[in-house]
Amino acid sequence: MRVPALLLALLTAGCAQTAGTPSAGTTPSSGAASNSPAASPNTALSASGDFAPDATQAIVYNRKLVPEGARASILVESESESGKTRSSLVVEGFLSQRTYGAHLHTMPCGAKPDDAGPHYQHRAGKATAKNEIWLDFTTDGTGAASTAARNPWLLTGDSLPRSLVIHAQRTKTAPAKAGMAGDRVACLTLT
Ligand SMILES: [Cu+2]
Repeated sequence: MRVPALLLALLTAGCAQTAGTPSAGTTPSSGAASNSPAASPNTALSASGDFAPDATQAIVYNRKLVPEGARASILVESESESGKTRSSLVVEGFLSQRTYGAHLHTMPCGAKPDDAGPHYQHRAGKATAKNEIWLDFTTDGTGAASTAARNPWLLTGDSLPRSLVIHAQRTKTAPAKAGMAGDRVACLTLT
């Protein structure tokens, strides 16, 4: 259970930067927006899972790049007070010292890599780290990594990201290839 502990540490660090954010007590396993107090319009999505052979929430498409034992935890929080969305990702058990691309996508994970649909975008159009949620990570010598993204807009209830897709390569930013990151190697459905 090292990943949740790591994630909690990460989240605690994140909360320290935002005085008064009532997000303590949110845990990766406790589900979706219902974590938020009824009075708060904040939105939270999370997921935590092992990329095991029989998993349905965490699906692997390339076992060479996502070995058995790999796992990931993600938390995405929109804070109406700041108008920002913060996303944190912690992984372990991946190949060591390797960069993977990672983005939030529009559909839940499925048996086929493309089931997760295109990238989630704030406004339809540009494939940029500002308009989408990118969480590329580079693993350490043990195959672990943590990363975070901050976007200057809020998630809206009628259009939420549904999955985290992990790709084989770092996300490209050159105009003709912006947002591309190679094959989809794993997917984690958000709740
Ligand atoms: Cu992607």
